Amino acid sequence: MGMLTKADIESFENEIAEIFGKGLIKAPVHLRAGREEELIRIFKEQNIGPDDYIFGFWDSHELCLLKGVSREDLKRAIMEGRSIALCFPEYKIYCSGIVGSLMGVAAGTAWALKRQGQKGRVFLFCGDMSSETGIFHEAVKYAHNFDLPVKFIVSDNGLSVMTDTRESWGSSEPWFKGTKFEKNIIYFTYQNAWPHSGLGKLIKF
Ligand SMILES: Cc1ncc(C[n+]2csc(CCOP(=O)(O)OP(=O)(O)O)c2C)c(N)n1
Repeated sequence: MGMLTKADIESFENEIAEIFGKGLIKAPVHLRAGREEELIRIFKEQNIGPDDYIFGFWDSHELCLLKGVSREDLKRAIMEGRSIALCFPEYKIYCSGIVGSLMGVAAGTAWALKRQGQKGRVFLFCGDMSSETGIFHEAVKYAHNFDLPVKFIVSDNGLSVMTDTRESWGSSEPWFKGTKFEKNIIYFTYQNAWPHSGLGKLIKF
C-alpha cells in the first residue's frame, strides 16, 4: 500500500481510459490525473490504515488503490459499471455518485466510532463544488464542535463539471479559508488532465 507510486496510479487510469474508449464499460467513468502526489502524501501523512474509513464520490479510483484494493479487483468493479459508486466494505471504502450524499454519513460514522470507543478515523474526499454545499458545511461544523475523528479532504480543480466554482460563488477562496473549520479540512488545488467525465468524446457501444 505504502509502495504505490504516481506512475502506478497513472498507468491504472490510462488502462481504464483505453478500455472505456473501446466501449467495453457501459457506465460512466471519471478519470483523474494531476493529484496523485497530493493523495499519496495525504495517505502517508495521515497514516491511513485498515481501521480507517474512506468516503468518496464518482472519482475514487485513486482512493481505492491507495486504501489497498488490488488493481484487478478495482478493474473488475469498474468493468461491471460501478466506477461512480465504488464500495469495498472489507476495505472500509464507501463511495456515491450523488453530490453531497456522504458528508452526513462521514460525520455520523465518526460520531459512532468516538461514542463506541472504536479504533479508526474517517476521511471524506470531495471536490471544490461539493465543499461549497450546505451539507458539507453542516457536517464540518458538527465534526468540529464535537471533536469527531473525521477529516474532509477537498481536491480543488476549480470546476463543477464545466462550471467555474469561484465564479458561481463570487469568491476567489473556498468558504472555509481563514476559518476555525480549516482544522478539519485538508485542501489542495490541482488541474485534472482528463475531462470531468469520460474521455471528452462520444463512445459508441
Ligand atoms: C445531487 C447531484 N447533482 C448533480 C450531480 C451531477 N454532478 C456530478 S459531479 C458534479 C460536479 C461536482 O463538482 P466537484 O465537487 O468540484 O467535483 P469534481 O470536479 O472534483 O469532480 C455534478 C454537478 C450529481 N451527481 N448529484
